[in-house]
Amino acid sequence: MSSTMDISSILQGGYAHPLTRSWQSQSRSLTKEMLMYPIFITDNPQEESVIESLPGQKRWGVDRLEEFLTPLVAKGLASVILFGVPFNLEKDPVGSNASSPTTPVILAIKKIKSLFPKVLIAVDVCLCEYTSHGHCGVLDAEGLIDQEKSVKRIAEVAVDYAKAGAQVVAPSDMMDGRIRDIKRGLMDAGLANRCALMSYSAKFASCLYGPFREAAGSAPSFGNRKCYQLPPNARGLARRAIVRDINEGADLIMVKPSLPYLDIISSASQLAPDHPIACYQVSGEYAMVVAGAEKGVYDLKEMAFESVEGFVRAGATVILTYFTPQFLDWLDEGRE
Ligand code: PB1
Repeated sequence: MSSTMDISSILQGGYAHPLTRSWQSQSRSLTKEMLMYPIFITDNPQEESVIESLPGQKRWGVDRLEEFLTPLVAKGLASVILFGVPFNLEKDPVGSNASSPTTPVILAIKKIKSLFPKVLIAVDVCLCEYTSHGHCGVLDAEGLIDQEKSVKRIAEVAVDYAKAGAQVVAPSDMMDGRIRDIKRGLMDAGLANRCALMSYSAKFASCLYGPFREAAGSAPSFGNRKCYQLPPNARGLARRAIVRDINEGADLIMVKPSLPYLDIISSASQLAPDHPIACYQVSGEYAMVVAGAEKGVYDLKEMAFESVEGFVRAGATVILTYFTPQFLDWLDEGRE
């Protein structure tokens, strides 16, 4: 029986087989090398503590990193991004202990570099975990951001992390002009040719950071971060921040959070076609996906892939996700 349908109506033959389905993604497919695993480092060397708000994630002391990371490196872990969670270090108005020689992330950089020389070490650069007020910058007498002092301090911390051996510094503070000063600081230290600068360029004042703040003890002691993180409705500001950071020397451009901001990821890939585009599936997104699976709304693996493949389709080539350990297994298992 000859079909009466128009030839142009027939699509299903093109994706009837798992392999032809895999060919349908015009953008690149998720690989292990695209995954960057956010990990929490405390100043208790023997620490291994569950983070209630982030299922499956823990805080780790430097002396426990070998047992924690060895199996993941064996499965193909390519990069980590370190967040310091100082329990014992004194917190002060300028975050002095963000870059003291014994601050957890500096000790962790050296430890990981010696244990796993092939793993790329990125470090988040911010003051909120180290300041007595819990804000991401230095405040003035009125309790507002002192932009000049904040940028100077953030640049100092970034260069100290690079000196300790970080191969990527990633300022999440959102202070205006910090990319320029960090890049100049890296140049002055002779490190600009070996340490990449990944800017959290389009980082929004999202409600999705709660689990992280609980994990890191980094919530602001008063007020909020709406005067330095972008308003969630701000597409134009995000585009301007991306262009600004490209011009100030960023080597990678990040959008954060991810799922509610796929349009911004797409904008970033169009505004910065010659830069790797990173996106951060933040703590609240991760917890949301896990919670939905626990409620039986969907299969966890399928939803994790569907979310991250959306980021990749939007243009992301580096994915910061707490699902990294599972993806290292899931990518080996393959999919239908
Ligand atoms: O997973 C997450 O929620 C990431 C939170 C993020 C870390 N870069 C920041 C968000 C926030 O608390 O405002 C921390 C800011 N330095």
